[in-house]
Amino acid sequence: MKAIIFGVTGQDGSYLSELLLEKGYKVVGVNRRASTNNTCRLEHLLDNKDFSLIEGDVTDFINVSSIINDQQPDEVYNLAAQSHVATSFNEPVHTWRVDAEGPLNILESVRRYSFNAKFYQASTSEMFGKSVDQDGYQRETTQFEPQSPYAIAKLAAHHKVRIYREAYGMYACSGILFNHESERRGEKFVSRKITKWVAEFKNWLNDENKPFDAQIDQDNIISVMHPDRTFPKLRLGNLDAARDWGYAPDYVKAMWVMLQQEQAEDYVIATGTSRTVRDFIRIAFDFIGIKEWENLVVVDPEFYRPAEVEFLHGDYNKAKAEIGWSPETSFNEMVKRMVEHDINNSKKCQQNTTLT
Ligand code: NAP
Ligand code: G4F
Repeated sequence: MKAIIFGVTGQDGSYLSELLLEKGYKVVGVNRRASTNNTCRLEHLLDNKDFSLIEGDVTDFINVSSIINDQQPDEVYNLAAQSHVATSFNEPVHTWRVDAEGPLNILESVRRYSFNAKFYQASTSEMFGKSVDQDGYQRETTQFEPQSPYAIAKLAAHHKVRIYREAYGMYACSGILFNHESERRGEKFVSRKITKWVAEFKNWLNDENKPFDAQIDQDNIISVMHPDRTFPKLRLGNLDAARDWGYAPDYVKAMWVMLQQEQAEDYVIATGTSRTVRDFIRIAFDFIGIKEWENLVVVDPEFYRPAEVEFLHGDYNKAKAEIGWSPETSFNEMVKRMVEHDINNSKKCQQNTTLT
């Protein structure tokens, strides 16, 4: 079996590559040319004879269609996206090109040049936006009410997948995945921003060889014993937003299972539990033994969004019943793994050195 993964260099692309290689696939990853190394999540796979990379960009139809035509894959996974919701407000046109036109370029290429290939699209819980069913869950039948340029582009792609399935009979499906995080999560997403800060703070306290008895001054700086030894506070936006957070390696299994069915269908993939950003912070600090974290965090309007999705809470019962998928890793275990990883690997594989 041969699979093409668009978006192979991202969090999910790296885990999905590992999963497919374990299953004996040949994996062809499509990555964008970059002036700096963007394959740090894939370093451990680059010598695998069944894994290869091709340069490509989903916004370029000629490029995408040549790849599909040349490779004749059995399965195509589209994980490529401008995936940062806040960024989509500043870069709406770019986000549209990558997240809406990109999937169309792939779908049309598959239809023309490799019709029997099965196609997976990375849809998102962001498409629900403000909409929640009366019982407090979002599921496959919940109305979509997108709240960002990102969500609108993803919703356009979601409908295109359905139309290619219904109009042309292609095996094309979308996983409506709720937030999923990991040690490989991009550093601008709130989960990793928190775990990196907590880890770096812990390492800084250790370097200072002091227990946590820091002085916290009004300039939003924490200093331990000496005013020259300072550490900036963690600056975040909306702490009350609630997300249904799962663990990325569990979620890529769902992508694969969705392509192994008789008929293509869309599925919600979630944990069924919703927690606030505040909960995430509390649990991350708990792992380094800090209970009183409020004074270490600054709520900064810079990190608020022009429009927010306040509440996400997924019902994954259809996936459980029809394709046998359930989440395996608990929220606390996931946060623990992320914090521990960031304590032990603070200098490795940094996609972004600033905490934005
Ligand atoms: P990610 O880490 O941001 O990875 C996105 C990938 O897309 C990267 O490999 C990126 O390449 C690539 N990409 C961006 N623009 C591209 C272009 N023009 N052409 C080709 N590749 C391009 O995202 P993720 O967390 O792995 O998520 C994977 C997918 O699932 C995304 O589509 C995301 O929107 C969606 N999703 C994610 C979640 C979540 O919670 N993680 C939930 C629901 C849906 P570079 O490395 O070069 O930037
Ligand atoms: O971690 P986030 O940036 O993820 P968000 O916006 O939920 O999007 C992620 O999940 C979607 C699935 O639901 C994916 F489709 C999407 O690609 C991405 O992976 O923000 C989570 C929450 C938001 O409510 C945000 O306002 O955290 C809040 N937040 C508070 N302070 C912050 C910050 N978010 C970020 N990125 N940075 C902050 O400082």
